[in-house]
Amino acid sequence: MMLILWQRLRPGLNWLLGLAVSLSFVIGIQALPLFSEGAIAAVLSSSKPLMEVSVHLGNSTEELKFVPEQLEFIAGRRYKLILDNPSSQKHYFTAKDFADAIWTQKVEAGNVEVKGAIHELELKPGAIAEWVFVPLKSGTYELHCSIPGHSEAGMRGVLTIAEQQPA
Ligand SMILES: [Cu+2]
Repeated sequence: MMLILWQRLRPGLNWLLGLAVSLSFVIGIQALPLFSEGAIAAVLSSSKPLMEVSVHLGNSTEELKFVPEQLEFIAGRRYKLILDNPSSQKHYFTAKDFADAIWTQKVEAGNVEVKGAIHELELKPGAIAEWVFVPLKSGTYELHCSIPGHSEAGMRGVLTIAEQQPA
């Protein structure tokens, strides 16, 4: 009796199991809040002000360092990072893992606006660039200048993304 019942129910159970698996798959995809368009849209429409942060690549006395050497961001806020190079040689702002942990809205330099993922910026002497982004993934990320010898001479930094604060 139980066997017959089981045989009749089994196709339905298999179908339900399949449905559950595909549902969890869909929910699993949508449960990635960090990089979802909805989360980005929420930040862009938020009334919270754009936070401006400045970093200098080198200085006028040709020291090989970032000023400041440490920058802190909060996940979910929108930032404008203003980079400039006050020295007489070119420098790089190279932060690949950091770039993977943020959503870049744009990079502006001169009259050019660049959209899409950015991993490294090269600034010639006197150059200024503005990087507008939303930090998404908390963590501690390294920064360096990728010109040979600069990182070894001290041109390194630490970029921190703190957890999103409760609304
Ligand atoms: Cu450099």
